[in-house]
Amino acid sequence: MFKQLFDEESSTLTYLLADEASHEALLIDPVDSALEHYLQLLDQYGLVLKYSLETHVHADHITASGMLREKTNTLTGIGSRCNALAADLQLRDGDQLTLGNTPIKVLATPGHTLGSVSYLLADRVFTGDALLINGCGRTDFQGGNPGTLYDSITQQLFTLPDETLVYPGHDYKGHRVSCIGQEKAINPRLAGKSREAFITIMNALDLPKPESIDIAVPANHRLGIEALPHG
Ligand SMILES: N[C@@H](CCC(=O)N[C@@H](CS)C(=O)NCC(=O)O)C(=O)O
Ligand SMILES: [Fe+2]
Repeated sequence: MFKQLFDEESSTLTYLLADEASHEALLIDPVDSALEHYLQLLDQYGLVLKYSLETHVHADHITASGMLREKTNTLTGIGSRCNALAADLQLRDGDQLTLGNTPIKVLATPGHTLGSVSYLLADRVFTGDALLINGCGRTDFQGGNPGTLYDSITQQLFTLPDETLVYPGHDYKGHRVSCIGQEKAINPRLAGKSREAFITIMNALDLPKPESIDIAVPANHRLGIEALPHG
């Protein structure tokens, strides 16, 4: 089972996957405001949430992972270099999880943020904001680095088979799915672009900072759960 969900407010794409035989489910990049919807879907399909995974510490919305753990006992996971110590699984490049009998491979894809990871599952890769459809995540905060992002995209993601489906963490233009071959061929930031050219493009973007960054980043280091009051 596979569902792609879209949060209108932050243009975030969330993914619900489930193995029908074992009833194990996985969420990638859940958004706090959709918590009840996720719980309702899990209930409706009789699923047990095994993992709630983050592709990175988000700057533009608050994750539902912490609240999902409180409600379902799910394991939360995030790239170890995100330094979000609240997560149960501190994931590294090459780590493998399973959903039923299907392996999920963790790919370190830093550059949008230092700790960004992608998840490879069967014929598809969940790229977070490393690789977007026809674009890529910005590289100007949270340890982002354009050269590092270029290396992650060209050496990790673009070495996957061309037919691998690309499911990003955001889309601002109505795109929903792509594949590695398409991004190699027509992504305007990458197709035919050298590392130097990519760095020049990224350094010239001059984007306003996300409206929620000062609230979202510290909250997401705690998986969206308020810090416990002292005493
Ligand atoms: N206007 C949005 C900006 C969101 C934003 O900057 N998104 C990041 C991902 S966290 C990005 O990389 N955007 C790429 C782009 O806008 O092309 C907000 O305030 O939240
Ligand atoms: Fe992001």
